[in-house]
This record gives sequence, C-alpha cells and structure tokens, in this order.
Amino acid sequence: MKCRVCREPAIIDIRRHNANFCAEHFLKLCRDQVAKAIDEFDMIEPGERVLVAVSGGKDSLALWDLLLDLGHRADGLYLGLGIGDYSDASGSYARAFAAARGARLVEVDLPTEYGYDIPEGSRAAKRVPCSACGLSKRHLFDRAALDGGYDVVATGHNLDDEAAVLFGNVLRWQTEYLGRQLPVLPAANGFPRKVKPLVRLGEREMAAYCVVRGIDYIVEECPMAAGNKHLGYKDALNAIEVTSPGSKHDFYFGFLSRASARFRTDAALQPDELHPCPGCGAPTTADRCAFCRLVERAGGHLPPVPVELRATRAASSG
Ligand code: Q46
Ligand code: ZN
Ligand code: ZN
Repeated sequence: MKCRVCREPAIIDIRRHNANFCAEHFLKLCRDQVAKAIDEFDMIEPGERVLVAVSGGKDSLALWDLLLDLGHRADGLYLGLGIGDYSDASGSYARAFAAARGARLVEVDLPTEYGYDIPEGSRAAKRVPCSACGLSKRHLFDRAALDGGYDVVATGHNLDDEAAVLFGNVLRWQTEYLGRQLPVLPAANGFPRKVKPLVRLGEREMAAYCVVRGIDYIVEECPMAAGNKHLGYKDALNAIEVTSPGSKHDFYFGFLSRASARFRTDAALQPDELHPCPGCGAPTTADRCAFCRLVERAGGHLPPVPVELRATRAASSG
C-alpha cells in the first residue's frame, strides 16, 4: 500500500477517494478538505473570532487543531454537562489539549452555573437525555459566543454525523429540519454564525488524524448515547458504504446541491414571530424559550442576565 502522492508506505486507505496516504499527505488531505469546506460554504472570513465547541472527543479536538493550523483565531468552549465520570474525563482531555497548544479554553459548568445536570435534569423534565442535552448545548454555545464577542461557533460534526442526521430526517420527512440542515447557518437574531468545517471528512479519518497528530481524546462514548437513533442510522449507512464507497458523501453533498433549497421555506421563521425570552433574552416564538422551560422543570436556575445584554438581544431580535 503506497501513498498516492509520494509513493512512500501508506498508513491509511480512504476508499471514498480510492487512494492511500502516508502520514504527511494524510494530514495535508485533512487540512485541504477543511480549507475547502470553509471556502466553499463561506464559513469563516480571515480575522474572524471562532469559538470551537469542544467535547474532549476526537472530532472537536481535531477540528480545533486544524483551525489553529490553518491560522484561524480559534478558542475552545467546553461545557461541563454533569454526566458523571464521563464529564470529568472529557474535560481533562479538552484542558490538556488547550495547555499543550497554548490555546484558550472557555468553560461553562452546567451543575455549578445552572443548578442541574443532564442525567437528573432530563429525568425531572421528562425529556430524553440527548434532547435535554442538545437543547442545553445550543443555548449555552450561543450565549458563550455572544458574551465573548465571537463571530462564529464551529462544531465537530463530520460527514458520518451529517449523513446520519440527514438519513433520519429523510426517513420521517422532517421537512423543517431538512430546510435547516446546512453546513453553515447564518448569523441571526443577534446570534453568531454556526459552521461545521469537518463535513468533508469521515469519522475514521478524524480518529486517524488524532493518532497521527498525537492528540489524546476520550474514546468512550457518552453513557447516555445508548438507544440514540443516530447510532443505528450510522450502522445502516456504514453497511451501504462497505459495498458502495462514497455513498455517504454522495447522499449528503447531493442533498446540499440538489435538494436542500427545496425545503428552505419549511424552515423559514418570520422575524416578527420572534421576541426576546423574558427569562434569558434569547429569541423565541413562545412565552418563554425552551431552554428556560427545561431549566425550570429540571429544578435549576438561570444566572442573572446583564441588563445591557438583554437590551442588545431585544434590539437585535426584532
Ligand atoms: S453528550 Fe449529550 Fe451527546 Fe451524551 S447526552 Fe446525548 S447529546 S450523547 S453528543
Ligand atoms: Zn505521501
Ligand atoms: Zn429563555
């Protein structure tokens, strides 16, 4: 097995590209694919401040590493979700990476600052853990980015993640979600742009990237992920990929180029339907936003919102 570029011994085969790569050219491929995604979808402008949502897993740490290598001004954000030993361990990996790279890691601890954790909170609020978790994470990313003056929030969703989510949305024809499933969500209502620069790279490549770069990451899955439907969708797509390499890529990028725009109207929210949540200031269509309702039902509390922040959000959400 020889590297496609230099003919030296290869360390990885990527069947989707029908090619093998040595360590050096594999790293170059990863950087090129991220740079291409950023460019193709106008994800990050030079000089913009990026906040990378870091979980301590392979994807988010690789993403942070790649963005720093590509010269972006990228800080990390780690959310302590209170998921027992898993949270303790994942936080250590995030901190170790930041220390090794001399990068800035912002931390928000859900139990300390909001008075609930994901296992207890989701039970009390009668929500599936991943649903309570996803809702909390989205709110806290937005808030941290807004408070810290960041232009962009970047998440480590890779091609396998996006293809699995797309598969689930298509399976149930969730047209509203399909209209929003994009690698870039533009800034809106005072919140920063959201980008997924790893959409051109697969899960296996991200694990290999961390190994080659010597990045330690948490290998265990989150214990709350058991029963998560997306794991089943990933297995199904992996089975297809074995006999038909490139299927995941074609499924996802074909959707983006040929189908996604058709669902845009299903996802469009009229700006006048939104108003600032009286609890936290985030834009919402309801009396109070879903996050504030979750916090209350989970028995938690909100940190005080500075008055000027409320004013900014109120002004920008109309
Ligand atoms: S952290 Fe949270 Fe994930 Fe754990 S509880 Fe589910 S959503 S699985 S990415
Ligand atoms: Zn090579
Ligand atoms: Zn709220």
